[in-house]
Amino acid sequence: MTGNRTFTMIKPDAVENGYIGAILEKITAAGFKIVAMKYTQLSRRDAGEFYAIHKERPFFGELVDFMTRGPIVAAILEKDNAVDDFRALIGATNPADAAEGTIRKLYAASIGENAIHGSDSDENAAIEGAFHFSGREIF
Ligand code: RTP
Ligand code: MG
Repeated sequence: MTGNRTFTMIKPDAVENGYIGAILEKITAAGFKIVAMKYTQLSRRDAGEFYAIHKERPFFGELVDFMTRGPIVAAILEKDNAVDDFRALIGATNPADAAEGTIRKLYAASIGENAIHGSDSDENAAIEGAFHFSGREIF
């Protein structure tokens, strides 16, 4: 059992492809309540800090290029068991391996450009939510 909040970003590829509405529909239909949301664009510094855990990986430069190339939708979501249930809803990192019906299976093209982010622990959900939202922006 995990906590009741997670953090997500609809990534630039999914925004470019016009999938914001369809993805939000999947998220709310799965029982997640949106408690904070904004349309924004990450700076290179933001993206580097957000994905600092991957900074030694060979794909880090591409990841920063990708995540900063256009706007994203950032949101905090609430539901029982939020982190695990949301990771199940979005599917595997590589859409080729993602289960049928998952957001990445439906809306992502590749492991690098995979439509959506979901926090991987309660601790990171809290850190990532606080990175993007002030207390006044969370309802
Ligand atoms: P995320 O953090 O975005 O929710 O994705 P994740 O947990 O499923 O995957 P993670 O291992 O944390 O990787 C973060 C993001 O880096 C990009 N990536 N590219 N080219 C590659 O081999 C590769 N591997 C990862 C993806 O955008 C991935 O979501
Ligand atoms: Mg991750």
